[in-house]
Amino acid sequence: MNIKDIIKNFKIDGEIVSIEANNTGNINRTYMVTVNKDGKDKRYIVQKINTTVFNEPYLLMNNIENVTNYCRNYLEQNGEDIKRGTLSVVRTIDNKNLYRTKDNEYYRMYDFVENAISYDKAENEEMFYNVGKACGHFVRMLDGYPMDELDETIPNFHNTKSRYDDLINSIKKDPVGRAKMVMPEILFVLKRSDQVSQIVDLIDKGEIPLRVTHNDTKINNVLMDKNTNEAICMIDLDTVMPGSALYDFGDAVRSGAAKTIEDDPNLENAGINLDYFKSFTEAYLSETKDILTKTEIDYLAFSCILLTLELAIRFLTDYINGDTYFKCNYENHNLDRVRNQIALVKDMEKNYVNMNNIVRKIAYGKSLTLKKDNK
Ligand code: ADP
Ligand code: GN1
Ligand code: MG
Repeated sequence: MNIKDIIKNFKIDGEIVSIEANNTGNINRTYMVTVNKDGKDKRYIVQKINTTVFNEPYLLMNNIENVTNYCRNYLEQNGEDIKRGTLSVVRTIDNKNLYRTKDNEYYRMYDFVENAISYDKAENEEMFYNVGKACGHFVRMLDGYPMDELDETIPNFHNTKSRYDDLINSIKKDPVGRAKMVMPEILFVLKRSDQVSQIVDLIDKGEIPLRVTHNDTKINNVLMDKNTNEAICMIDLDTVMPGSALYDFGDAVRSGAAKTIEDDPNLENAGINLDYFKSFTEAYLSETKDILTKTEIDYLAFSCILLTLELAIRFLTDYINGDTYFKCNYENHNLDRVRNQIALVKDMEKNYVNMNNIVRKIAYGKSLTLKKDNK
């Protein structure tokens, strides 16, 4: 079925005048659609859901509708922008939140958030401050959400220990004979095996709480205003699930405070920008300081290292499996991502004391001198 015929099944008001593909994401297929009515254009986003990754699309869309409705209600009660402060799902003409084709492909539609842009990398401190505000505000908006009603769209998504176990299984199977090509990268991860359980253990022991979290806070999942660069809303809500605030903090810093994009093959560019880290932390804590527990705050810096290591593990596993999960644009794309994330972990490890001091200074008004090793 062609995309135009699919779009006609949604409640859109006007004639379709253009459809453009957007290739930024690694998972879903995204199109921007423009319709015209009485000489006025209106735009929508249509996405084909990747059902290899998300195998319960209806449960996923129920999560998204419920969460965005909850956010809209919060925005309304707090006098904030209900039009752009959260995504708005457009239903099909038979009033469903998804359109299923005869070939069992699933499509959804959102209102296009106008005058907005997403970046793969922060361009200045102020921009990343604004991203921190958006991530913190997301925690705040969903603080009272009934977590039990959320479906877990990808179980163990940020369970770094289970990601590590998946890597070990892939190395053992070595389905396309690539493991021998990545021995230094495998060894790098194995040396850090004692870190992979740390956040899940804290959750299991009840030392940090589960919250409604986004779980994919990379910088291009935050829409920014084209003119002011102020953050408008978090998008890509497929992975909103019960999780730890540490996942969202760590993943946002991994992607946005990095000195370069996550697949830059020139490893000399990789590293953490501490000024960006500081502005993000200031903004994030300005929204969440009264919500987060002390233990959560104390693990914020560590979460950045762990989430970067987790991404290195996931890219490495996918490379060994023959590139079956992440969209790859060239043969060694996943390998470039692995090496880049490893270089970033190394740089974060060097800067761990500084990162921790920055967090403590912002949260408690004082810095502590810490040992150089990780927690
Ligand atoms: P993926 O899961 O593949 O990353 P996203 O939901 O992040 O897909 O969408 C891909 C890109 O499409 C985003 O980075 C953003 O540029 C754009 N986009 C998605 N939803 C909207 C929206 N409602 N309004 C404007 N742009 C959007
Ligand atoms: C994927 O969908 P996108 O491109 O925002 C992935 C994230 C990774 C990210 C790395 C559902 O995110 O977990 O951090 O790629 N999403 C899923 O670029 O696996
Ligand atoms: Mg995305």
